[in-house]
Amino acid sequence: MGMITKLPQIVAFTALSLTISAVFAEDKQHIDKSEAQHQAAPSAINPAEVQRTDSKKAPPISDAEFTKAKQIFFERCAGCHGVLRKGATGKPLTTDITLERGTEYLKVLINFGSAAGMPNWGTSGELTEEEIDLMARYLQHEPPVPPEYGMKEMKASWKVLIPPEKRPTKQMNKYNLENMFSVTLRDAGQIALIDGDTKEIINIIKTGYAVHISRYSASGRYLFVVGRDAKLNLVDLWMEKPDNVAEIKIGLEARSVETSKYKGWEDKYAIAGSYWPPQFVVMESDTLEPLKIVSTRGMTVDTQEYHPEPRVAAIVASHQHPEFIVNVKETGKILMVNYENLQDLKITSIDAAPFLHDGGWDSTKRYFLTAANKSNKVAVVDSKEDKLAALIEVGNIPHPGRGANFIDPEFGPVWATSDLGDQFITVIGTDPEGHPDNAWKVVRKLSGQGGGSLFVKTHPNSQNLYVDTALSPDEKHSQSIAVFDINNLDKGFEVLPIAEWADVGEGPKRVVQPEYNKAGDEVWFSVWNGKEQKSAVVVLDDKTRKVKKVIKDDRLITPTGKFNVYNTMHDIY
Ligand code: DHE
Repeated sequence: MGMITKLPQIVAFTALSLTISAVFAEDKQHIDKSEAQHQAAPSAINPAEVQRTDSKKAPPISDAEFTKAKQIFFERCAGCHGVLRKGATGKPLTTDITLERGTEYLKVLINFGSAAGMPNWGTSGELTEEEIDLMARYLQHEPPVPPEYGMKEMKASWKVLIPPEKRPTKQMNKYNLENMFSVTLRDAGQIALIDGDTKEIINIIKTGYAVHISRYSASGRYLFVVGRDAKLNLVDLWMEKPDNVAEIKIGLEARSVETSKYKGWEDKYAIAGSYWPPQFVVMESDTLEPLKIVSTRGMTVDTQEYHPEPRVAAIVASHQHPEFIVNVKETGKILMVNYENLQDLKITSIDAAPFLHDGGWDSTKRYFLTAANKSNKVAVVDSKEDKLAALIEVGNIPHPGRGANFIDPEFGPVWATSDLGDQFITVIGTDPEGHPDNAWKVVRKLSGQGGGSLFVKTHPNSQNLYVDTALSPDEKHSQSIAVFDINNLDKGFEVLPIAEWADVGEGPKRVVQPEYNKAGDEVWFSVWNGKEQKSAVVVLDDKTRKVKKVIKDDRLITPTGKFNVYNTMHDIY
């Protein structure tokens, strides 16, 4: 079944050979494009809510054309360039730039794309000649601004379906809740709750549009699910059949949610961050009542210029203080939001680097390591001292998910991330006490299957390190997983053809996001197919690396993220 691939696995980080860069250079352009397409998922903002703004100097555009262009922009461009076009993964497209470039230049760029990762919208056949001409003119008009979304709108959307006093006072079902998984059914706007012991689907629950992540309350009783449309659902796992008990829409577009975990504050507050408007909101954990909204607009850490749209990326709950740690993408700031007193709110703002995305804890849960993806850096926050511990140069577009912690036989406790933009897995020393010479240094670079990686994963009870390549342009890579033996990293990786094992028929079948069960002896992978095609979740025996179960069900539409209750609530990864 699995075949061992012989590659020069370990490349000392000081000696990344030019040969390797050259071999992968050709692939890089494809990878940059798949990365851009990954970012360019449709915005959840309804273009009809965004009013037209005119620029006299721009080429004429009719109302009907403006409406169409607005739609195309939100569906294809806003993810990378930002709603206000100030730039993020994609270059800024503000009118000072677009008016200077002019229609013809913009048409060529949109048609052919660029080596920097702009997709070739014309030559790929995705946009017609007329649409390209339209977009080139549209971009020279001021960007239309979506509406703000404050307490009034949040309260109007807020529904407590079952109030806390009417909920169970003890667990009413027989499930082993700690080994339950919430599985994102991306294009269905649902999650599947799957029993980790029996692998049976417990319930399919309706959530927001293109649902993104799940997190659990500190006690593990409540599940929080956020959709790209900023709808947040609260599920009570104690019910006979776990289901929604409250919901709220916290903005127009969002990606992150977390709950308070500090001793004495368990299950007290929830927090959700939005892409639009750029802000976060702290809520009561058991009802989702919105309590405090904080804008993230402000100055960037590098040029110290005002950014009108700094989106909220990953949020984690501190174990050292009653604080939430909030990544602000475009300004490159990490906010330590102290929730002890929401009236006189204290926020420590730590300068890191743009564009902050995802990240996770080291094994001691003192240090938060997070990717500043377009700066090719990992920022390390010391959550005990509330300060930046290090800013580490890593590979091209690091994308750790929450990362992977393990004991490196040579370098001691480490945390690893893979990259979207190259084939490397960067291993960073995380033990300033026991291994001070290695702390916050890149101790190894492993060479994986290729670029396009989204997630790495291991577990304290496992000796395996799994690396997906879900966004690789090469199907051989996107449909399989590389697995390293942590005790023998020099040996290279084994390739596990997970999609083939799932046997789901036609389709892209991207293998994405490894996730362990509670015991750490099974690892689950999504085989993410098209909406109309068959998908699956493949469960491996972690020791033997052999299939234990393929979970197939017509209701498993586009499964992506999987969140085991115990591992997620205890930040074990
Ligand atoms: Fe994600 C985490 C944003 C596309 C699957 N994703 C995150 C987080 C952010 C984010 C900010 C961290 C949340 C946290 O920890 O609080 N994701 C974005 C995007 O902006 C982006 C690039 C484009 C978009 O328009 O949404 C994007 N993400 C995707 C996908 O296409 C993925 C692969 C499939 C899907 O379900 O949409 C995807 N993102 C995930 C998953 C996590 C995630 C599975 C959680 C990983 C974990 O282990 O914690």
